Amino acid sequence: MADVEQVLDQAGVTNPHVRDYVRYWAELTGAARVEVVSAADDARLVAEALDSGELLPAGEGRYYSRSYHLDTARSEERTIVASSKAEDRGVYNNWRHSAEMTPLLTERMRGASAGKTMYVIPYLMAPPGNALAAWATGVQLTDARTVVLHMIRMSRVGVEHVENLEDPRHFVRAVHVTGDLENLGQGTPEDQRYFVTVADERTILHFGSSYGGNALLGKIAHGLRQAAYDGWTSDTFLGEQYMLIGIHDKQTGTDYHICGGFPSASGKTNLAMMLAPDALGERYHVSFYGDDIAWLWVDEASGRLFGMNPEYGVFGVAKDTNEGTNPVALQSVGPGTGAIFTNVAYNQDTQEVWWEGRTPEPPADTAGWLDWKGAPIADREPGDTAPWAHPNSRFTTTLANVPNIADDYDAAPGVPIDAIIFGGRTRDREPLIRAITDLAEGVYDGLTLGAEATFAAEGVEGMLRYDPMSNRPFMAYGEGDYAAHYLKIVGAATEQPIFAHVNWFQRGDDGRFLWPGYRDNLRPLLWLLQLKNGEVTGRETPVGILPTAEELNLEGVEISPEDLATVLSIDVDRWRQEMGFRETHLEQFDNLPEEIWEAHRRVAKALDEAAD
Ligand code: GTP
Ligand code: SPV
Ligand code: MN
Repeated sequence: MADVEQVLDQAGVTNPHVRDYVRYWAELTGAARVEVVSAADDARLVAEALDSGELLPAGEGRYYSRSYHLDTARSEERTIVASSKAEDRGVYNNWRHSAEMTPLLTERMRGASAGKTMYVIPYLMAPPGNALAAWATGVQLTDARTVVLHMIRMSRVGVEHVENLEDPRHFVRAVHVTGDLENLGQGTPEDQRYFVTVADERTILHFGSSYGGNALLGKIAHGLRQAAYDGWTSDTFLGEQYMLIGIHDKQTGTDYHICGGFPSASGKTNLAMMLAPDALGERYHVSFYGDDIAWLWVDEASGRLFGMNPEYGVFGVAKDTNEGTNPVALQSVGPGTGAIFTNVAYNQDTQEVWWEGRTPEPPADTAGWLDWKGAPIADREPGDTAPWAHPNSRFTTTLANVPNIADDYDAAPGVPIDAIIFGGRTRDREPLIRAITDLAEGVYDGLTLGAEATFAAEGVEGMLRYDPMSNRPFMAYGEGDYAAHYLKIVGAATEQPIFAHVNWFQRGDDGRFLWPGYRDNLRPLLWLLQLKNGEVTGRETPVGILPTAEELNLEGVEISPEDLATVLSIDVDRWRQEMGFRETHLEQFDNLPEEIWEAHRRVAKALDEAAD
């Protein structure tokens, strides 16, 4: 066993609580060595990973990795929020008692890092100096070097983040042990994996994966589940799966900020990286703050709702990313960015990478190409249409590489929030945008958000499921309590944000998308801000205010009048059917505030009246 004390001394870790924590888990997991890392270690760790074959070169200053073939997405059914209070049980948080889970995880982890290095990653999930920084401090332990490389890109990493804390005990303890991936029975009744957040102890115990949200514990486990729980119990903030963007109007000199939640793999990264369409680029500039997580609180000085992105990087879906859909993403993983691609296709001769939708057709010359599992494409049977890249393959890059990153993305204050949007991936019913000016109706809308299942979570594609606030996989406590907390935090702001529901995914009978999407998504958002400013009035419907075709700036958009009419209209019958589903969905939740039920009944009544 390594001399832990000496390693911690050398790294300058003086916080006695961090030292105790590291010592305890180093002994328990049986790690052969302990190493404390900071962002400055990146180049050395990359070189080591290239030497060991964990990373392969993917062009200048870019890397490629493959995860184990049964370890390619978050596993929601193996993910648990534990605590010592049965009242914390919700419908979606898979609550279990910590007295059951902590010993179980401890036994899984005992001796499981034997022979490996245990990396100690002190991190901060906030811009330094932010009002919520005390909730953002953590120390991840991991026995996987590629996880360290991802954490350095996705969070602020360095010993300074856990030294001189106001309360030296106040940091999240986030333990990641990979386990023997080839013998964990992933997806079988004998599944050995467990991904547990012991929320009231601020301790995260993840065993049995080295991929994404299962293994990078700052991101989803701390940034969403733990943050949501902390925000509730401290009565101070919300931790949400939201993107966050700035829109600058060069004509009036005004800056707006919009955040919003779409379920996993439903377009947050693409929206956050959106460039203004050519026809609007002279007037508007869109800047990137974050693409997956926002923490929201009421700013003491101004009384306004503020938001910030706790992350330091982007872990984005590769599929369909190309020069047309998301040129910003391609630039942010360009040469010299240090980007890491995982589970895309890789050419071992040329070191190129490819994924479905990168180009319309896969490379014609298959020489050197390996699919995401490492099998040569050239050896495939004719007619084998299996994708070259895994549908949940991703790229990892730091925020500073995003060309339209906001100037103040790393600044302590955060930004005032003008609008909160929710977006499902729904092929019918939901119009392009409907604005909601009432807080309770906004929260009600978020709670009834639905999406077709995607590959980011293991599920069946095409099936619609409700995903409250796009937080279903990240719910940390009861949904009724969550709704009440949301109403309280946002309701306390002096200026209320406007809400909206957006949908870029409505399809025609032939399956094609009716709305061009991507960059053109700025247009409905501009309309929303105009509505908030009183510059347009829209058209009242039972489910919110819709833009008229004239109000929407459509300069340069290719859309037929018929398709436009469809995405700007409400199918009342279809909506009335939906209201029944919603009622069943909401009835599951204990303690749902009466304001939410009132909002539901108001919308249902308006729909009934519209049908008469
Ligand atoms: P997570 O990282 O899993 O939380 O996902 P995300 O919400 O950031 O999703 P992302 O932006 O990566 O988009 C997922 C998929 O939706 C990609 O394949 C995109 O190409 C596609 N997509 C995004 N925006 C649009 C759009 O406006 N229209 C259409 N048709 N597809 C879109
Ligand atoms: C998501 O699934 O919503 C993600 C990817 O953002 S992961 O970090 O794997 O959760
Ligand atoms: Mn996400």
